Amino acid sequence: MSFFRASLTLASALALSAPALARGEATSVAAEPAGDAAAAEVPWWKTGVVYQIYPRSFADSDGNGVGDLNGITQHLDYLKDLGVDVVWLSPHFDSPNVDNGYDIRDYRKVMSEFGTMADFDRMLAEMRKRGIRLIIDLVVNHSSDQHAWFENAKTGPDAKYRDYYIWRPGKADGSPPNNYPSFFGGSAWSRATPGGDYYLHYFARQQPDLNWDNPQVREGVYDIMRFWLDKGVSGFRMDVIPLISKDQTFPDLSAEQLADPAKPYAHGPRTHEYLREMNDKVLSKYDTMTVGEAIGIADDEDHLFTAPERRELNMIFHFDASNVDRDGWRWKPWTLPELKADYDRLYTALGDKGWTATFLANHDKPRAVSHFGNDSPKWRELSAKALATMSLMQRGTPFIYQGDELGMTNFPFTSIDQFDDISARNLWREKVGGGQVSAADMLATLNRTSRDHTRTPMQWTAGEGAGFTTGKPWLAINPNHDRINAQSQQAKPGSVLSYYRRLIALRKQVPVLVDGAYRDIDPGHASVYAFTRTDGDARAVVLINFSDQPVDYALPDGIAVQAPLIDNGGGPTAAPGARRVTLGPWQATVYRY
Ligand code: TEU
Repeated sequence: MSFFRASLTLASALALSAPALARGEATSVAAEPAGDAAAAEVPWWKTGVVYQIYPRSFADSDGNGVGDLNGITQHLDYLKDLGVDVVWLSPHFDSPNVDNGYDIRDYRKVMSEFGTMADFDRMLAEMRKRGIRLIIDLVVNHSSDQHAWFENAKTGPDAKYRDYYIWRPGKADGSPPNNYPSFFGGSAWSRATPGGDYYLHYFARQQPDLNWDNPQVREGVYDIMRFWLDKGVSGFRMDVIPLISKDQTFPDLSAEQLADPAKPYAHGPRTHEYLREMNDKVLSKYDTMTVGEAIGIADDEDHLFTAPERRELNMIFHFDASNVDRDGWRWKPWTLPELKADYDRLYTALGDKGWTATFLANHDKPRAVSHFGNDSPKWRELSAKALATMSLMQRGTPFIYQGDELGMTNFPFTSIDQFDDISARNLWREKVGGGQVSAADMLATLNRTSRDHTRTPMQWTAGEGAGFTTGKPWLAINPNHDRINAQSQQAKPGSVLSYYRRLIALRKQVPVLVDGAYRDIDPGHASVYAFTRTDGDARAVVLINFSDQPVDYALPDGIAVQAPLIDNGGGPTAAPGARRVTLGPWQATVYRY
């Protein structure tokens, strides 16, 4: 395979029509020069770069303080300029918003705050015009308790839809059927009526778990999927998908299991049977991309979901690296070798054939630069670029969370009243309310960990409302939008945004950066992350200084660098032939070698 194999740009390659998409005609990205068989083998969901939009916080077109679909449509040229190929849209469905759309009331209706189905159709058509595909969030482990199925099911044991959810009688003393905890605090069992049976909810009590063992539930889900695929969406990000199958005997969890309930919850007996069925009946009939949110799944279980011959999903998100600073709900200090070990375990498990999704943040995480970089004014831009280099040069489909391409930072919370997220508010009630943790301690923790950091509105301009809204934003805008915003970065060559653009373009020009093998060449180094991407003679080495001190670095394995492919400006690059390089603070460089 030649080093510059082909320019793999989806956008320029195809003007996609909905029927063509639905027929699955565009299974791979066109390659130049034509006839390069190797390039044609790489499917669009591997070469593409994905951008996650959290619609509530992206752009508000009508001044009600809540982002909406028309706001997204207005900013598609921004995404196109960035080089985005695929948008993952967090839930846009009708919802009472107990968990910001992850509690769905009607899977075929657009959330009224976000607009109408006509707005959705126009947004999709405008995306397609620009060669951008859309994947949507499939949240089907649970529905909202206001979904018509649950409204009916809760009326009693003989209700038509009773068996769409999971009901068990309480114990003799009236307590819940077993000791399952909810991820959002308290028991995973609640009663719909006093003295009645309990229903299961792994998340909030307003998010009852669907009963996937009921074939009608599965057919119902498949119909929802077809409904959106027939409109022309290109696939799904599947919320907590390993959790769909339950051990219906509901054994109590051991103390060890209770420390990390995602693990037992993610190992129900029939998950893979259901995913295969979903693939056979729905996904295989369309040209799709699927990414599972695989909480509770170990690296060496990845292939069970993603090995092509198993016909389940294309890739899953793993969370070990992003949870490197977590001990349950608590924050803990972390080291670079620990972070690298998390990636190394994953890539070792994936081997040459496996595929994953790479990401720095999502709507459940802190801001990338505050989480893994240094968000002080001095190092924010460089460290944001260094992190981008890490994520976009790793092996997998990169997912960029909205605003990270600007180096947006965590929000400086000073009071619990400023939080919107149900998980933060419940945690506060449980731990601070219960007298176990001081308010100051919990506030310090949430300032590191809260999901609301990534949910504050997108910072488009320095003006009032940050160009996000002309009204009162639903969640406070970070006061630093006067310094950190898209407008000021658009035309500035040294901006974080410009660097993201260059990285994305580079990834499209240099195929080994997409599907070359990954190897960490110096796992123990305390401040340098050095890894190679190789495919035969095509070789690149990525060097990132994760500290605010310069490092004189001797390359291992006899590597001598050639010309740099990209550099984040953290210091001078080394001359061709060098076996030692000086890495400035937070410098990141990709060399051929
Ligand atoms: O997330 C699943 C999940 O496990 C996280 O919410 C996790 O509990 C959290 O990151 C810990 O801080 C998915 C969605 O991404 C999330 O937004 C939803 O709240 C959740 O499922 C329920 O649908």
